[in-house]
Amino acid sequence: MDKPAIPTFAVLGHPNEGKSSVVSTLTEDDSVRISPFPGETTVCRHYPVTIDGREILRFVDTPGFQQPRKTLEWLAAFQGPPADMAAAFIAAHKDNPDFSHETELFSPLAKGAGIVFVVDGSRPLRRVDIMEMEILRLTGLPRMAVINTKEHHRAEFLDDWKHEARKHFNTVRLFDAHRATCAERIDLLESLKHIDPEWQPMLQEVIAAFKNDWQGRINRAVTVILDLLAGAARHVVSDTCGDESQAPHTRTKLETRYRTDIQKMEKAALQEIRKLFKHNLFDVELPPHSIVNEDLFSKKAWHVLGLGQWQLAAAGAAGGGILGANIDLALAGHSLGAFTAIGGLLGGGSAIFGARRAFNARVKGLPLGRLKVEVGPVKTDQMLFILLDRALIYFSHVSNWAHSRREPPLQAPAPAGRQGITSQWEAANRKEFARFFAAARKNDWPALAALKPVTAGILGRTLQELSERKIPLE
Ligand SMILES: Nc1nc2c(ncn2[C@@H]2O[C@H](COP(=O)(O)OP(=O)(O)O)[C@@H](O)[C@H]2O)c(=O)[nH]1
Ligand SMILES: [Mg+2]
Repeated sequence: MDKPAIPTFAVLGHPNEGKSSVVSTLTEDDSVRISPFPGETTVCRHYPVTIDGREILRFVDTPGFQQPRKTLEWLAAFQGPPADMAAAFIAAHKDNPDFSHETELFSPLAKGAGIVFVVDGSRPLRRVDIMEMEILRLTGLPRMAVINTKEHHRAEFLDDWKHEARKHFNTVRLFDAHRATCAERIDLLESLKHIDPEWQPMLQEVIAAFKNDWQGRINRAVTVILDLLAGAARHVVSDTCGDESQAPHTRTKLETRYRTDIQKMEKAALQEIRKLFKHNLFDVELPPHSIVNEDLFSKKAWHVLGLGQWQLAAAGAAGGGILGANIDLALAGHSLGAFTAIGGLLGGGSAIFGARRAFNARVKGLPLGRLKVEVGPVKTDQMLFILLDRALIYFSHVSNWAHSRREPPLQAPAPAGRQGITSQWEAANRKEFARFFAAARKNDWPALAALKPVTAGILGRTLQELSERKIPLE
């Protein structure tokens, strides 16, 4: 029997134990069908793991056993060379519909695949499980048992499983298919290395490629976030109007456009981060109470995220009275009393917290008496730190979200107090970002280029830490 050119593992087990979930999580493929109804898989399906378009590892999802007792009897009585056992079993049963699942699940084994046996560690061990483990032991193929712990397992069941599985498998691992982090996935792959010495060098390469790929995603996420921040910092919208009386209306329109633009920029950046982590089909939903679900310009987002006044001041934020009425009106020979009146009117009761007072509004005279109204760039760092915090929370969620997990997170009470990460950073880090924001606001490209490595370093370390958290931020 020749081994496949690419390390290949058949994922076997009783229906509904979590085989498809393990495959989905390990291959980061959210198109793998996961179902609460047992027996949906009747034919093998191949799930390649590709990095940079190259297939480096392959899992085969299989149907569960149908006839474990009879299969075990047949295998126990088999007299030929062990390497031929799987092929001989298929040849002997291929026309018998009662064994259609077994002939199907033996086919990757006949072609030299290793075995990953998945059991549901949250239920008690039964006789039929022992039979299935014995079947796999008799094949003599390299094999590992994965005890899918699910979230609510019972310790006494797990002990029974571990004890029994050790008798039949070279390696036994606990793995929570729906909650595994990247580090736990890599751990499982490390274990696969030990079940078959022949694949050890190739799996070593696979693991190195995985780690490298993960680092690449973090680096790309850093760029996406920095680009979002720089883009938002320098953003300006403008329009013209006929005369002074129309200026307040134009300005209000522009402020709405400004906010919509920033919201769109944020959304695009978050979607890009989601794609980096290969969540293609299912929108990773954050818990309902997550601050990222709140409107970017809501009072709540501004209250819960971002920095306190003193932190902003210490970071050297532009504009002294950060949330004060410091609308900067660069007048070009026009009196703009109307502006002040409108500003005062909306300022107090506006639901759009902070926002109105947070960016510059300018009016310039144009030839023929027309006026140019300009809104932006943002005057305070608050909005930018809020964008940064929201991106960090979102990143923490998608980088930790197992691909087999399709249901939204449970409703939980909203955590109290400030949830932002940047407010817990060292002041020196915030200062670097404040410098970066100031450079972006002024379109000072040389300063931006000089600050990028520092801010990218801070952000990269933060993302690394977040991606290693078992429980994501909300
Ligand atoms: N909560 C939880 N449910 C799981 C886990 N693994 C599988 N399930 C659920 O168990 C059922 C069967 O899972 P699936 O992966 O399709 O099992 P398969 O039939 O062995 O391929 C589905 O409803 C899954 O959502 C897990 O780790 N945690
Ligand atoms: Mg399945």
